[in-house]
Amino acid sequence: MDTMAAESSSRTSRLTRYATPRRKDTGLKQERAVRTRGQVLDAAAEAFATRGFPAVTVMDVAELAGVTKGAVYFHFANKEALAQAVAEEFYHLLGVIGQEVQEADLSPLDAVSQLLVRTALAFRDDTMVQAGARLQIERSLIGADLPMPYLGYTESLVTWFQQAREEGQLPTKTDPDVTARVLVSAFFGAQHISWVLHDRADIAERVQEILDTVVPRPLK
Ligand code: LUB
Repeated sequence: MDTMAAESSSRTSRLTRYATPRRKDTGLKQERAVRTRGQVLDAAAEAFATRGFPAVTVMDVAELAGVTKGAVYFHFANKEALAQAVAEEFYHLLGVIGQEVQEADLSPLDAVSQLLVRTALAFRDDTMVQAGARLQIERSLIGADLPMPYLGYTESLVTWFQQAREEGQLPTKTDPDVTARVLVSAFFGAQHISWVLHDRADIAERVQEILDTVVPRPLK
């Protein structure tokens, strides 16, 4: 048995192989394709995050991923498609953070606080998130439709502020829409300034002071 066949029989399930009689190694090939796509996506994120969309070429992404240009084009039609996929993954990751905060069963105002702090840490630590945010800043330079930014995030905050008000944890004069908009604007500005001035090292503190300033808390 050659190495390919040995690899194939050990890693490809019987079910997959019998289900696809004409392509004995389809399962393995798919597994490898998924892995390659992930490597290319991570490389694209790294390139876009550090150099920005206009400066990056498909060849740069291929080199960074350690694959051929052909392998990149097998998964993505062009640089625009890479940017779209990175942006989609960015919103997927923001969604995961939102979901985890939702499931933590916090009071609405603590949920807002957790969402902002965790998003800030993702900006600091996660290249995919940094890339997604940078691509959104550069959206007018990208010849493809990226998801509309800020609206979904703002809407989640509105929902939590409404709930906080209904539960008597916010003054009735506090407008949930206004508070959400002010918070998103301040947060977005702070993460950008923290990036430019301090390579995001102070982002957690900057976001905490925004929360303390913008979100009214009952006196304890
Ligand atoms: C989030 C960014 C950056 C929301 O579109 C979006 O939802 C977001 C786009 O650059 O962070 C927080 C401002």
